[in-house]
Amino acid sequence: MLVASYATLSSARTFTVGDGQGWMSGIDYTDWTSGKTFAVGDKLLFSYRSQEHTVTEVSKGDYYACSSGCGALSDDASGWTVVTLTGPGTRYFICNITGLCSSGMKLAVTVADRDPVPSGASGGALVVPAVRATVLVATGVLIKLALL
Ligand SMILES: [Cu+2]
Repeated sequence: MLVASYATLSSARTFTVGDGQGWMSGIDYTDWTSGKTFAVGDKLLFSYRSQEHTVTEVSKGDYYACSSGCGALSDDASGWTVVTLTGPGTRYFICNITGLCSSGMKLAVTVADRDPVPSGASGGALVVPAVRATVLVATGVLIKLALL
């Protein structure tokens, strides 16, 4: 059973941003990301009222400035935006409706590099926390299954 759970979790996952509340103002998305491990191939699903918010991917500088002044990398207001995390690194999303980003509607997601790292102390240090996080998630799933 543990092996089966681990195999499932090893494949790409879809994270619903904000969980049941979705993408809206009044949520601390930094808090939402804490404790989560994002890997290459995972997806972010932004669910919101169409045209009332946007999912606008911006540069790091624009993220902190709450603007799309340097140009949006992508922009969507359809109400259902799926973003695939195609590589390691940090990606930055804001709501581009005036005032909403500065009131907290912004999300930065750091994607871990799941590929094997060349041997060395720093490589090992990177891999171990990822494995530990996976085990913690697997434990949570098993507890949920036990409660059902
Ligand atoms: Cu918004």
